[in-house]
Amino acid sequence: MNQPELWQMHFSMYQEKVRWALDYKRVPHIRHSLLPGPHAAQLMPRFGQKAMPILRHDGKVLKNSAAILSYIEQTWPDPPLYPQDPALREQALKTQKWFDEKIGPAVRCATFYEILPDTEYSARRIASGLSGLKQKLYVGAFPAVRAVMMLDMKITPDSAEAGRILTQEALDFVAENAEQTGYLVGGQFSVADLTAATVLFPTCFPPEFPVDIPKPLPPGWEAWLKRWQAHKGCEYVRRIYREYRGQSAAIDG
Ligand SMILES: N[C@@H](CCC(=O)N[C@@H](CS)C(=O)NCC(=O)O)C(=O)O
Repeated sequence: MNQPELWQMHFSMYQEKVRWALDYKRVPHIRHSLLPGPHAAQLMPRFGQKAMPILRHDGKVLKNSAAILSYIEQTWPDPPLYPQDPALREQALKTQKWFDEKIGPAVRCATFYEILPDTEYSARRIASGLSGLKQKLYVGAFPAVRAVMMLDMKITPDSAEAGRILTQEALDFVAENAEQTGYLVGGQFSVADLTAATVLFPTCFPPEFPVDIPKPLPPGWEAWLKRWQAHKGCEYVRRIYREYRGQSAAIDG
C-alpha cells in the first residue's frame, strides 16, 4: 500500500483536522504545503478544485475534511475516532458537521478580519517555512492574494461581527457539553472533540498547535485572544490539544 499524500495549507484549520487524524492513528504520510495564490494553478488541472485539504491514497482522491476523516477511519480504524455506538456516532458526526460548516467559516472570517490587514505579518505567517527571499516576494504579492482571500471567504465587517457571535456560541457549546465527562460525545475523545478543538485553535491558541506562528502577533489578533482566553471553552480546547494532539507522523516532518 502506498503512503497517503495530503495537499494542504499548513496554517489552516481544515488541514489541521486531517493532519491530526493521521498523526493520532500514526499513519505515515506525505504533506504537500501550498501557498494561497499559486495553489489554484497547482491544484485545478490535477484535481479539478482548489480548496484543500485533498488526500490521495491507493489511486483514490478524497476531498473535504469530513470525507477524508471518514476514509481514514475506515482504512486505519485504530485508535478509533468514531464512537462504536451508532447513536453516539451520529451525534459525533452531527457535531463535526456543525463545526465544519457553520462555526469554521465564521471563526475563520472573524480571525482573518483581525489578522489580514497586517500585510507583512499575514504574508510571513502564511509563508512561514519558506526561504527569506521567497517570503519577501510573497509579501510583495500579498495585497493581491489578500483581495482574493477576502472575496473567497466573504470577509466583511458584518461577517466578522457574525463570526464573533458564533465564536461565543461555539465556546459556550463546548464548555457546556464537555462539563460532565470532559468530552463532547460519549465520554471519550472522538472526531467531535478533534473538530471542535481544531476549529477553535485560532481563538484559544493551544501551545501544541503544530505549526510555527510568528511572534509578535498583530494587535487585532492579540485582542481577539485576550477576549476569549478565560472562557471555559478555551480551557477545553487547550486540554484536548495537550492530551491528544501527539506528534507528527509525516514522513517529511
Ligand atoms: N468544508 C471544507 C472546507 C475547506 C476549505 O475551506 N479550505 C480552504 C482553506 S481553510 C481553502 O483551501 N481555500 C482556498 C481556496 O478555496 O481556493 C473542508 O472541510 O475540507
